[in-house]
Amino acid sequence: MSGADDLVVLEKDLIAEIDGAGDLTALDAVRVSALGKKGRVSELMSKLGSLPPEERKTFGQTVNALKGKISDALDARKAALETAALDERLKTERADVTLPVRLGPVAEGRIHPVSQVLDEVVEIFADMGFSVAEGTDIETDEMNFDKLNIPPEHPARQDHDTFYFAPKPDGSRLLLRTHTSPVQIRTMVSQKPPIRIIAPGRVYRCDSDQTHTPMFHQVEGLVIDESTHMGHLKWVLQEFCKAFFEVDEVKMRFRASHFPFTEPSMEVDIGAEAIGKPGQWLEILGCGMVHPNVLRNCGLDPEKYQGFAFGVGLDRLTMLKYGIPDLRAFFSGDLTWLSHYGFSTLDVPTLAGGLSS
Ligand code: 2NM
Repeated sequence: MSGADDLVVLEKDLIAEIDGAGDLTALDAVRVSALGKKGRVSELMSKLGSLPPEERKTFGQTVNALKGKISDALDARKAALETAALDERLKTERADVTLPVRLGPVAEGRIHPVSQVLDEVVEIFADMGFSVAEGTDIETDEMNFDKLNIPPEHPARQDHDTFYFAPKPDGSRLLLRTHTSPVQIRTMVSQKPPIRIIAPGRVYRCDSDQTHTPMFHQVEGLVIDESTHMGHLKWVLQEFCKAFFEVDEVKMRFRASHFPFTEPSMEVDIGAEAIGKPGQWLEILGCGMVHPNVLRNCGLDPEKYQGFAFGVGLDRLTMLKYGIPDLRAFFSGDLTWLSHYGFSTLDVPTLAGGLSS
């Protein structure tokens, strides 16, 4: 048989093998046996040297053409086998895209009630044009006390109430902030009025009994402008209480009080009708007009600027709104408790959506 006849037979054989390959593994075996390093087509090329010089060129071209044909046939068969395999899967596998999403861990996790209430409060004040300011839990004596017009002999400064760190060689001491007011101070020092911020976060006091935990949560607010007055303060707090307790009317009582950082200072009670207990008063926040000394300490001219501030304890607010009897359960990490009082991750509070509904 001539070299050319060999090639015709080999081509027929290989095409038959390719067409006969029933799956991708079998097809790959054919590819290796034909085009692999020691494959039948590659082997033909090694014959080249033994041919008379005048036949080499034609033979070489013919083998290359065969290589091309076999390669094309392999590709075509591979595509056909893959399509057939996919068709087979599509016949048996079905996805019903109308089924509800499987939530998995998203459905099991719970948002802590205090986190939920914090988000509610932020939503209410954001709607009134406040921005959220944040600071660090570790603060200096200066930011936590001095700038707030709290004198050195004030009881709140005693080791008894404040978690102090060991003094530095220069005598200064860091502490765990006892309120979020240092955030307001830093804002007044660094920003020009008008200022409208709330500062939510953790605060720490050396205090622990039935109704006090050494770490708790606060939201404080601050508004400073050239003509801000107590009418604005009253309106903001009234709107806040109505929105937070999700009622159309709320009774409020402003009682004269005293804080070093405000003058005048007030404590605010709301009528317990808001939580379905008529006839009682509940103390829920403290507030006042920012003391001129505080403004001065922050580089603001009290002849030009004035404003109000307030502070709310979130933990108590959470207990009142969601009827949670025991404060200490908040920090116990009890999953049974959390699955009862916690919120779904999908219950993101929005005013448009009716806050808690
Ligand atoms: C309260 C009550 C009254 C208050 C004051 C300030 C600042 F920094 F502007 F002086 N921040 N927060 C304040 C005033 C806090 O909490 C019961």
